[in-house]
Amino acid sequence: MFIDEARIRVYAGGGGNGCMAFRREKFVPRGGPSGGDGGRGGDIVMESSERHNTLVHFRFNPEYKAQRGRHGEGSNCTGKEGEGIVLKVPVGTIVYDDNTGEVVHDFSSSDDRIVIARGGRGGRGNQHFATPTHQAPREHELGRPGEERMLRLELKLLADVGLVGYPNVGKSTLISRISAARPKIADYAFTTLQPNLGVVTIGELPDEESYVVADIPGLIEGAHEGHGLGIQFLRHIERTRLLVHMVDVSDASGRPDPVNDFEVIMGELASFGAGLEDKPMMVVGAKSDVANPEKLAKLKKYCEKRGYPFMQISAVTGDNINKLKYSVGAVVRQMRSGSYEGPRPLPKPRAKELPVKPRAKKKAVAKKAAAKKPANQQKSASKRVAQSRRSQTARPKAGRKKATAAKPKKKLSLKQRARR
Ligand SMILES: Nc1nc2c(ncn2[C@@H]2O[C@H](COP(=O)(O)OP(=O)(O)OP(=O)(O)O)[C@@H](O)[C@H]2O)c(=O)[nH]1
Ligand SMILES: [Mg+2]
Repeated sequence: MFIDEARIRVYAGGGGNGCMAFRREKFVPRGGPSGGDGGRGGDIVMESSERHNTLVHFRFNPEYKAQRGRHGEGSNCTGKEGEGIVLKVPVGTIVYDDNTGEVVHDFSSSDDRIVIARGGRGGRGNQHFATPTHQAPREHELGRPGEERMLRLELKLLADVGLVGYPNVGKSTLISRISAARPKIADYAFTTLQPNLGVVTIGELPDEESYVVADIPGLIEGAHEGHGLGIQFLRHIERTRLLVHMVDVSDASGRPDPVNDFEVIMGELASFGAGLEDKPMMVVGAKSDVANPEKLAKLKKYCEKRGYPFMQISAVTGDNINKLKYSVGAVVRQMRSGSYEGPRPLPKPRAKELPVKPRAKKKAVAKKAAAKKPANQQKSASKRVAQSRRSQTARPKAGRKKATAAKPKKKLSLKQRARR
């Protein structure tokens, strides 16, 4: 079972109480205070481990209590410290404080160790309260309680490449072709219910390289509103370096337009809000063995226009699978070394940047202003328009120069020019 979220309550051990005792011994009159201190309570420690890959063990044991410190004893004996607990979490776990929502720690590498809840300090025994004027103190302290926290653990898979797309496009088939992962593959939507990881190896020893690919459940239109399996699985590809967007170019999908499929998925990625739509992306036209040539050509053209690298593959016949494996590997290598300069998606043109006819706009504004002004001021408004027109002819813009350049030039007198 793949469990990627768990809530746990941790109680660090309380400190032991300080002791109140007096030394009583033959031939030692007024032995003085001899109460020992209480022991410290045990801490709760969290440690990341490569050997764990789910949070399932937390789901079924949601409470952890460390041992409390023993109380201090007579003859100045300090109590024993409480034993702590070490909780092992998989690499990629993020720990949140469930009450405040703030991140307590992000376990992004293995053998990372932090104290998640501190044990309480032991109380001081009465030996500490003796002074020259107060030689038989009966004061002693109680142990401090240990920290108690409610935590939420979230596991984000650490993969280099994420596979996204509609259900049934062949994501699981592809990961099973390029890695040793064996996810369930079937001819119906939502076969994959939990993310799968696959390690892809390229090259030969000693130059062998590998990267991790994550196959997540398919997305559909409205996934951000909870349609299908929702978009919560997208957090597993939040940290990937590259997305491979698979689009079915065969007629098996039952959807007419592959470009629309692509845009729907991009919309869902954008609605997740982690900038997934701006990640470097490779588009794959899947099921090329049974492709509809029109769909394939349309998607290819769209990708070329928008600057996405495109490749058509067939996971069944193996067409282009090796090429895809190596080109993804090359991008991952460049990204790991920080030298990636490949194509990134082009931003969409914004409405503001669309060309506007400046002159037509000016004219309309002037007309509007003239219509609004009272009759006695209208004359001056129209005068102003005429003036502006004159000044435009006197200082022609670069664009207009071109248009007039074609016409034969006539020499005009100053008077004529002013009238125009
Ligand atoms: N003809 C052909 N069929 C393919 C190809 N790749 C996958 N299929 C078939 O498409 C169907 C769906 O494949 P899956 O790998 O389960 O698809 P998926 O994207 O993982 O689907 P979900 O897990 O539901 O999101 C299976 O019946 C595969 O045999 C391909 O390249 N060519
Ligand atoms: Mg699948």
